[in-house]
Amino acid sequence: MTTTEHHVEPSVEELFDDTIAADQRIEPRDWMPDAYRATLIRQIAQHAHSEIIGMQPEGNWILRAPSLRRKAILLAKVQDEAGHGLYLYAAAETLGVDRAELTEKLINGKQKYSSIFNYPALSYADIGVIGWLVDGAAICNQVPLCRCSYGPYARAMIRVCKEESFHQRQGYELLMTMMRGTEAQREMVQESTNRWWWPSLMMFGPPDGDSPNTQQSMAWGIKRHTNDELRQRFVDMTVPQAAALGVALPDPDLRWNPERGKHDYGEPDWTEFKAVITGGGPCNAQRIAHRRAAHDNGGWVREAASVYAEKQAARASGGGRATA
Ligand code: BYC
Repeated sequence: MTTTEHHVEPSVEELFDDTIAADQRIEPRDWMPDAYRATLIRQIAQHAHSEIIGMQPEGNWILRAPSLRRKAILLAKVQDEAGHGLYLYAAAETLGVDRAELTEKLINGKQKYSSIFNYPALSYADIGVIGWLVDGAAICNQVPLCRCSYGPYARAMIRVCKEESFHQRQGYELLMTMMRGTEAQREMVQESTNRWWWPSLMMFGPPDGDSPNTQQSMAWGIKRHTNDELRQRFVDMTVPQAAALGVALPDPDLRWNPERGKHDYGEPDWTEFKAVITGGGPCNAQRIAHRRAAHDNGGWVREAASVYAEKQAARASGGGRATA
């Protein structure tokens, strides 16, 4: 008597679940649940848009940088942000969306970008504080994304994080220089820190109890920590940096809690956060109007590039020889 072994192939759903459980990467051609794909498109697009919109507050200061050295540094940083936007749009495209479609959604207000870029950069100290606090918060949030379950996003984040670390250091170095300067410069740094501290804490998103996406995103290995965990990590990391700079953080409730082994801190104004992410922040309208104008002004470049690409394709297939 012979026995026949039945080998049952795992379903695509099982393969996906096993890959996530084994902490391995999902790649573009792998099957994935529609909701996983949609969550990634939402987050990566929002991240890409943030990098592109994030060029505006700092770009505003390139022509007013106080020296050639500071101008070269700022120019390089803003260019890096354009590059981050491009890696991220490319990562989103591996999920089957088109970059042009994502840009349309941004300028029509259908996709979000980080709340932080709806605040104005009012002084050159802001350039240092954005590097220190905003890039510092970005690093805290993004280092765990290098282990995101979706391969193209995780790989893009490795390079982005290396550059963000450099950005954070340049901001801190600028602030160190200002703090060694005149009394007026020290006051500028303090005033700027006062304005950016709370919005930086809001970058991590709503409190865990009010974050609809965190649980599922963590189960899928897209997010590795909750919003509050990362916010706490940022506070703990930043307090000694503020002390070394000689700057006060504007939170009367901020103190070391020996029992928790972490700092306690005050509650950000979540009403303000909600207003800012729904279009009511100080600079929302200006940021989108500027992005829309840049998009319109660049129309001829896109048109020329696509005509060129069509000609190249026609040439490659032999059809273009007669017309070239
Ligand atoms: N701003 O369920 P939640 C940078 C939205 S760029 C605006 O917790 P999730 C840099 C959220 O989208 C910094 N919206 O969501 C660039 C959701 O609304 P929708 C950008 C926010 O996705 C240049 C709703 O609130 N970094 O670093 O699980 C120069 C509920 O939230 C914000 C990234 O994008 C916010 N702050 O978690 C310098 C990193 N927070 O979409 C620096 C990647 C929440 O359902 N993104 N919302 O309509 C993430 O890690 C996550 O998406 C978040 C939010 C932690 C931001």
